[in-house]
Amino acid sequence: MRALRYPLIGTAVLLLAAPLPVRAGERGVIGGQTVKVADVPWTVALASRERFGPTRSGQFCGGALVSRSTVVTAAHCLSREVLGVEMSEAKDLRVIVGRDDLRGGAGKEIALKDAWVNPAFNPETNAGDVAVITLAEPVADKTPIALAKEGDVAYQPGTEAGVYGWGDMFGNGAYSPTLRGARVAVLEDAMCRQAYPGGPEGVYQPATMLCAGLPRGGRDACQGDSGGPLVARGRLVGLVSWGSGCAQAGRPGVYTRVSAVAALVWAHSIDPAPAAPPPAAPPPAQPSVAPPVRPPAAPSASPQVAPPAPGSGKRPGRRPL
Ligand code: 4AZ
Repeated sequence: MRALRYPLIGTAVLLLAAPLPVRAGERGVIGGQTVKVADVPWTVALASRERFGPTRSGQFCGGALVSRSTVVTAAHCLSREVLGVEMSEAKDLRVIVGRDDLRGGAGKEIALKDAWVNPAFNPETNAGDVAVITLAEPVADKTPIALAKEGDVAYQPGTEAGVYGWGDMFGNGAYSPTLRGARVAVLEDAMCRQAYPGGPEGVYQPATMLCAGLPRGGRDACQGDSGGPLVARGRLVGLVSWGSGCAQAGRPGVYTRVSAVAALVWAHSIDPAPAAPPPAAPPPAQPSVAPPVRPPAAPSASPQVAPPAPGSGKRPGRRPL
């Protein structure tokens, strides 16, 4: 992960429902598809043309708009390791909203009024990988996304989630000029505990991290997607943080667990935390914990269940990611 963070080498991307079957273990294949930013308007790009060059608007990380003036991203995105200089010296840092294609000028580039980088971020374990950006001007017409809270059902393993960004599409440094997304599943903590018990990339800590991907690989965030949103049941559940490579079987993506950092986010936001929504309708009568992968013999219509494994021949209808 550390090597992957060098700005000009790697950025991550996102993956959506694969247009073609993706074979397990195939390196550098990350299943994804184009997504319209209008459909995921809280997805933003972090950019610095000075640091990362002008093609692709200087994009180097992602983020999520959580209120009119507040963007959350990964702490490591604003580190000297990624920027090449201290954040205070990166004078042209911008948040880009409403731009599908980074080669164009649609949407808006907004300067930063302030940025709080979690001082407790640990670059050895990757724990605490969150930062809060205050925009120089509020965004009026974009819909912020709600942060998931502790105990949110969206964290149940098997829940389908979408990850979005402009990062590496194949694990080879081919950053996407256009916004992409991939449908993944929230995975059991045990999968990431096993994959990342303590090594050079980081250490999986379930209290503050979230494991997501497909057990067989094939869809994942990658370099350049860091800081970007992982969304389940309409809530922001994770921020792209780290992993070993991209989309490899048995090496899921690791995300900052948003529910664990939500209080920190609002403590560093100039906007108040939104009022709690009215109580939800009672849950449908179905097992509260869906299996991470749908057993082939028991297809279910539940939107919480991960899509069928590639190549299984069963493909859900296309839904917005
Ligand atoms: C990175 O270096 C990175 N596959 C982001 C996400 C993942 C790996 C690396 C997850 O920014």
